[in-house]
Amino acid sequence: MFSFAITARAGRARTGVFETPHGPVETPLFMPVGTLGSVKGISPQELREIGSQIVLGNTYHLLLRPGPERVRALGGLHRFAAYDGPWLTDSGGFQVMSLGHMRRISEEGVVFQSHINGDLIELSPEKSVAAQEALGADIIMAFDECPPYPAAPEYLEESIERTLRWLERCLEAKTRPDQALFAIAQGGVDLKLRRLSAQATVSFDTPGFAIGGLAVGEPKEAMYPAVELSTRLLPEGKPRYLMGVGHPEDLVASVALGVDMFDCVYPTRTGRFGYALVPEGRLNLKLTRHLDDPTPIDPECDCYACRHFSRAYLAHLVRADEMLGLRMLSLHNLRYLHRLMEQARAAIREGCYGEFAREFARRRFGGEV
Ligand code: PRF
Ligand code: ZN
Repeated sequence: MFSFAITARAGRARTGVFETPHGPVETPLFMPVGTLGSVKGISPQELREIGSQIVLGNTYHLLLRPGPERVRALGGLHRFAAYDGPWLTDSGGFQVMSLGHMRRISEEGVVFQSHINGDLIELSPEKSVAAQEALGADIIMAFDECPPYPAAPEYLEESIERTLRWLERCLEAKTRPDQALFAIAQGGVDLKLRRLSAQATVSFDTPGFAIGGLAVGEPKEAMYPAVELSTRLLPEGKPRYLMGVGHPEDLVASVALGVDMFDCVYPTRTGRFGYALVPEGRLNLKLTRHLDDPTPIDPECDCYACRHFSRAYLAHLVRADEMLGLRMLSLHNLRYLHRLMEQARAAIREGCYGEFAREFARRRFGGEV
């Protein structure tokens, strides 16, 4: 039910098809984040139009509201949120750390205070899997611990061991055969611990593997060696998912290292802050100089915003805090990342990923917008 077929390679980059119960997805791909069951401001129809293939939901948020059992009763995320393509849910471990007021972490799990109403809530491997089974995503994630950066090696080691024991409990608790559980390797940017975690994690032979614990504030020079080592240790024949990474240059570089999947709030969040992603970098639509510019954000872009609106109009909307402006920038930014991955897949098929990456870097870093 969850086969992964690699169809072409260029160096360590690969392109392939991952089958899910709600249809196939082509890798490498970027997943929009639909934290509460919606990609902020973007309808399922629009997601289809811009080439989204799989949407990510968060167990942490959906556990607080509307509650997994309510979602189950309403047909699971596919029906409840009216997006019948593939879904992936994150397990909650990371969001508890970054959003909740963590109260206690123990062998059993975590106790945290809801950021909505202050309620004390427990989350464990068993509870996370039960919630993810109720939500009904095609891919569910192991309940892990993502330590902050920087973390002491002793703490990292302890958390790696705990994450491995939690993985075992997740697999034990899992009952639905129509969901793929992806294991998550941790280890921060310590290469020795990264190796230890990846090697122990792959022994579980799950249908896919995630690289967790990165993009948490460490310098890029530290992240890349960790990604490089991880992709060497994770099996060739399974999808590799680099969690929480979504800057265009990180996608292009990580695909070259053999990463297949990404997610990040970056394109939608930076859009809501008034920024548009373009091949040269990022346009700040709040700047007055855009107010008289009749050209689109990106003449090469085929999104609705670029086909219909000028920079001048969008800059006006952003300045006035109009919903349409923030929505259109999110839509454009998602389309930009989806197109970047479409181009990456084509370049891998044509055996010229290196040239694609060089051309990307030339435009991105060659000059300022
Ligand atoms: N674990 C989980 N989700 C995540 C991460 C992680 O380490 C990250 C790290 N960047 C993002 N999302 N479960
Ligand atoms: Zn566009």
